[in-house]
Amino acid sequence: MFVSKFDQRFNNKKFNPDDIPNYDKIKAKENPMESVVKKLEEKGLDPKRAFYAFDEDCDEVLTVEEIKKGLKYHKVYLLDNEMRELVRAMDDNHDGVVSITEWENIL
Ligand SMILES: [Ca+2]
Ligand SMILES: [Ca+2]
Repeated sequence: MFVSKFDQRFNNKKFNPDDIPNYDKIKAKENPMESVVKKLEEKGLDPKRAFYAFDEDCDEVLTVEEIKKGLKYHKVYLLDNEMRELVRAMDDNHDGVVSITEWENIL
């Protein structure tokens, strides 16, 4: 089986992320939520609880606006297109809002 040098390096447990240019960007693209979760954790917030903190009208779904406001409140700033990417990545059933199940799925 053909294994590229990149794959070999990637499968090597001791691989150094610095070896891969833009590794952080590639990773963030795969799961934009990961960096947000990290930022929330850095601020001492439990990402699961953040859902309820963000849910202003308590309808148990988060709109883009609610997530935006919530992140802003915790001084996590995302660009509008990053925000849309994030919601798109979480929104499994494509109804435009994020349910607690969808939120937890990506954590
Ligand atoms: Ca809501
Ligand atoms: Ca949804």
